[in-house]
Amino acid sequence: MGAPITPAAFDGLDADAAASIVRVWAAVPAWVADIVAARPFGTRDALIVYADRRARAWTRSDLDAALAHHPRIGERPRGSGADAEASRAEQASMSSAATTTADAIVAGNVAYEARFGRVFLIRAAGRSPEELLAELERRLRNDDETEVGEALHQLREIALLRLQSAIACDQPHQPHEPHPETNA
Ligand code: 2AL
Repeated sequence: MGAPITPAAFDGLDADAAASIVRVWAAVPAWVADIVAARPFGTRDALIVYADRRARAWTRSDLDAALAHHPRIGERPRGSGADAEASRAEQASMSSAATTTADAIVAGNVAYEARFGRVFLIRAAGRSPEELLAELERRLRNDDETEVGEALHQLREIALLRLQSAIACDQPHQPHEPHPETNA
């Protein structure tokens, strides 16, 4: 993703430009439209709170829509778009995975797709290859409904982390220093 923009700049973008940023966080069309229309947020925190609350309403079909944009764990994201760039950064730990771990993840991905009919999704940022594998193996034992819930939770974590990379922190409040001469 490019350099973060300020909350004020995000609030001021035209709708198409704002939607093309939000879509990278999670390609769930109704959620993207909702966030774009709910501007201005004023602060980054207000945007985070709103995006998180609305993401909690995501359903199984939202998951399927968003998954089209997430490469498998261990698969090099193709292209130079902002979402491929974000995936590459999130999955950076996989570039130093031991061969046995990487092979086990490939096999686990195949088993997951056969079991649940969609790509295994996990917030990869901050997780080692061994942790990614352990989570894949654990979640393979979930029932369908539990697994949809876990995958949606991971989708939300990825979206909020991407939001936080894309939108700069608010300017810290500058305490008012009295003027040395006028004391005002
Ligand atoms: C990804 C991805 O590209 N970034 C991330 O955190 N997780 N993919 C995936 N299948 O879980």
